[in-house]
Amino acid sequence: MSKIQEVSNAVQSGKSKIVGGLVQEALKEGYDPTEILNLGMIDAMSIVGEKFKNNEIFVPEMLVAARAMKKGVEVLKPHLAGDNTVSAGKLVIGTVAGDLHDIGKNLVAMMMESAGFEVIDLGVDVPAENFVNAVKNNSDVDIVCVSALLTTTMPAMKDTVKALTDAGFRDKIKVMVGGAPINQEFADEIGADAYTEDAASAAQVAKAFVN
Ligand code: B1M
Repeated sequence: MSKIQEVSNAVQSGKSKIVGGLVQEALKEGYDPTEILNLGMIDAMSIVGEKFKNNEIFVPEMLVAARAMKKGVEVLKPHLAGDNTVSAGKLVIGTVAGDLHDIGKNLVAMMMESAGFEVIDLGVDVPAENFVNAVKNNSDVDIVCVSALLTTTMPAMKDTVKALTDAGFRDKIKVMVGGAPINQEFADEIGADAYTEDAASAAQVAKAFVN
């Protein structure tokens, strides 16, 4: 079995204690960090999601898998980081109100940091007004990044973009959105400036916004 498959199996079965070590071993064997992330961890979470949908596993199993993935990402982070000695800009990021999913949001934050952005992470279950206050209370915010993983929290994403517009920020900041249920059509409908499918392309688009 390949080391990446071992990482994937450990994430899927929520083996937090061994994931970090397996990621180290995969790196030592010469696997590319992005390959470890995509094939060893993100794909593993998709499998977990499918099993949950088919009632083969339940919320506690999803939770332990998420914890295991976080442990793996911690080990991988320095290997994914780019040159961030020069600040590219400042951004605020969070998962919308009612939504507790943070792995994708954390990956976006990590890629943004790697691309040189100063990241203000508001966490999960963030009400629209907290995004507004973060822009108000921090000078020079260039971008607000909003993540949602549930179809039921997509309206909260719309509310967040509206709150930022109502607060009069839209000529000064860009709003980027993403998360599994989000697509370009929805992003256009709610007036976001950009939708990206994954964390790496989010960082590329953000760079293009500030350059
Ligand atoms: Co939840 N969950 N979950 N869950 N969970 C999903 C999302 C689900 C698809 C599972 C399924 O049914 N197949 C489903 C949603 C269905 C839907 O809405 N249509 C679901 C459900 C139903 C629920 C609960 C309602 C379950 C329940 O209680 N009955 C509940 C809701 C809690 C809440 O939020 N209020 C719930 C709870 C949980 C846990 C807490 C147990 C746990 C989250 C732990 C955590 O995040 N700390 C969890 C997990 C782990 C998942 C799955 C299995 C994995 C999510 C994940 O981390 N994926 C997920 C199934 C799935 O996604 N296939 C599922 C890996 C991550 C890297 O991908 O977050 O998509 P993702 O991020 C991607 C892109 O989307 C993108 O970049 C990343 C890749 O590079 N991206 C952005 C994300 N944000 C972006 C922002 C951007 C740009 C790109 O710009 C700003």
